[in-house]
Amino acid sequence: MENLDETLDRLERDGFVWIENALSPEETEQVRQRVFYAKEQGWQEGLNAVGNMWFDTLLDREPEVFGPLVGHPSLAPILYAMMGRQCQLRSYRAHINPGPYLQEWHMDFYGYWNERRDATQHRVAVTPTSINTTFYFQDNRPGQGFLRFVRNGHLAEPPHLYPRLDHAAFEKWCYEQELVTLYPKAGDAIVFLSHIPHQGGKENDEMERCNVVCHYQVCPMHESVWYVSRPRPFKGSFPFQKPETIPAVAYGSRA
Ligand SMILES: O=C(O)CCC(=O)C(=O)O
Ligand SMILES: [Fe+2]
Repeated sequence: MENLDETLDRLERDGFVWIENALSPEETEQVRQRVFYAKEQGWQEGLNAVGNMWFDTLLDREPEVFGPLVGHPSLAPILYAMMGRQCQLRSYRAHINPGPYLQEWHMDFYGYWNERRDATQHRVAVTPTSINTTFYFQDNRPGQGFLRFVRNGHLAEPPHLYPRLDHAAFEKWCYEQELVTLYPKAGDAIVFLSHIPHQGGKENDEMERCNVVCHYQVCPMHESVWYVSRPRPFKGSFPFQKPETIPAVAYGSRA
């Protein structure tokens, strides 16, 4: 059994860790059903060109269903060990992939390297960092669906981002790198550094596929920082601010 420090070492080394059965089957089924209920209600913000339908309001609409994923006990030791009490929920976004889906290669925190560069120009500025916890609600398998990363894509600034994103060149660069493909199953979570390039996709257009993404940040970021989603209100966004919410340290992520 891996201990917490070893999990954190892997998160820093690989840029991601895969937590199996982060949610119980009951939690998985309940959240899955409510994500599809949201689609029935027409609560989506839109359906983008790569086949991703997104929902930004579910935490506010149904906090009793969606709230437990924030600082969920299965991930809280990792989040707390990485970020401590400054750990803040930045944004909360659910997705459904209703048809063909191949996501563009992207980083959720596109601006990471810009902000890091900028921080070196100031005496006390810190580089903001951000972590994704993405929960899956169906079994991704070869031939069905996947999530893939650029191996070590978090360790150095990818080309073609700065001073202006050349997305076609960035995607071409990503495809040329060594890739790591994961097949998270229903109830699993992938915890990753939000600035690692990644791409979700379906190989079977008929596959039911959805996910919920909680983004965390260590300190509030200015409004124009380059990030895929808008920040939530500050108040109430710190899952570990009260002593009783701080997780016990002992933790093993896998048998
Ligand atoms: O698995 C997917 O569809 C991609 C998820 C994603 O982009 C994310 O979690 O940030
Ligand atoms: Fe993403």
